[in-house]
Amino acid sequence: MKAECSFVLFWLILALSLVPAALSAQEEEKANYDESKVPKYTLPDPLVCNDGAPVTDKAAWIEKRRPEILELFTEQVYGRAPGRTEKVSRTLLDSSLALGGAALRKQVDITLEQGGRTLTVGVLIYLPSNAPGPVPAFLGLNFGGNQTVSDDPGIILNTNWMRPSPDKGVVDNKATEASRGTASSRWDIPAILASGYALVTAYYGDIDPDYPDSFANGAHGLFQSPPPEPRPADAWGSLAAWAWGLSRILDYLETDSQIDSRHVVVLGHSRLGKTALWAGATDQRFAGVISNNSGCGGAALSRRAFGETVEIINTSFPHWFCGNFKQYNGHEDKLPVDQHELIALVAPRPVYVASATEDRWADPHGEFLALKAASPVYKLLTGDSLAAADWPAPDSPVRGRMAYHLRTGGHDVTPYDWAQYIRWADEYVKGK
Ligand code: GTR
Repeated sequence: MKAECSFVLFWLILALSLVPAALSAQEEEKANYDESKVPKYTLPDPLVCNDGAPVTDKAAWIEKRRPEILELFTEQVYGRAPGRTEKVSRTLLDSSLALGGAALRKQVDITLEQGGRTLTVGVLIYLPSNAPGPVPAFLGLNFGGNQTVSDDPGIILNTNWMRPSPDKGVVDNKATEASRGTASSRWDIPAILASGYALVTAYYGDIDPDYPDSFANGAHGLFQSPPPEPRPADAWGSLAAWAWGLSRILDYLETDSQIDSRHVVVLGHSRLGKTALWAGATDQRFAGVISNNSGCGGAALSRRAFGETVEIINTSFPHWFCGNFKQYNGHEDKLPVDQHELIALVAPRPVYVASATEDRWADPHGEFLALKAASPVYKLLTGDSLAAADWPAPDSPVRGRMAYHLRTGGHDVTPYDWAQYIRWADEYVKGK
């Protein structure tokens, strides 16, 4: 009987995990890729308060307008995350020379405890082995377990549930040895270390497994088990959970004397780029934010409805956003915010938005336009604005506190992207 139950449960979970992929392939065909069919829209003005008062100085932004925008995104888009857990413990599992002596590799388990329940996030850190003191860091979640970011055999193999990915060594929703290094092209660890940064990463599924499960497991279940019925319309979704996890990793980094925790750049690709932006918005300890191909619900303007739309994303991934966000399916014009205001929440800290020419699903032009529409907030707070009026040609990075590039190629993170990020971090984050 027990075996039968787990058999049924296995197929149910497998079916659920396949639903989003199947739906999004179908939905992708329905998406608009014609610039002339983008609806006419007016963006909410980040520098006008809810009561209509204009924001004309820094104090009004910091004290009034910023909290208003943050609350609108919390209530209507990503949902309300809790603070720290009652207890936390950290266990250093490994501290060894790695990568031919270029790196010190550390692996730390962060165990978060709430109401007697626990959740463990396995963190992998590579530091330059010759670092004379604390180093700035890039912190980003990964899609397939820490063992995918490098073929370093010393990385602990993740044993948690994974989305199906047979070509990346995932069998029956578990990573195998064959998964080692399968995402290494996305993490230019040699360049990161050679430039004097640490790389800090963790598997996003350690924080919340990426399938709709009525919010019973992961960080949601840690705080409320069983989940409340009905669930409040502003309760946190998975993107908010992953962002919350990034803050808990930063809590740990603040205790690690080898990391300069005041210079940690949070970054992410795709759904994890959406996550990085929300983490940077909600946690101002992050010194800078990089959004790599984050698209709908990330850096792209929702009102353009180009490529993936609010309705498509809410249908394919019902667990990513809060319940309230569903009411904007097909009604992007009714949203009280748009994604340029998410970028504005990062101000005055440096922000980098990167797109790719073939990544039309993520609306590269809409990502640029959102960055540009956030520029008045940066101008007010820092005097700097985006140094491009028009969408730049491919492979012509726009440098500055507000940075942008459109890489030639597809939905990915490449050494070209990393070269730009490192150069930008050297100039705008490191040591500032
Ligand atoms: C797609 C989704 C995008 C993006 C992407 C990813 O299926 O529609 O919003 O998040 O997944 O994370 O790779």
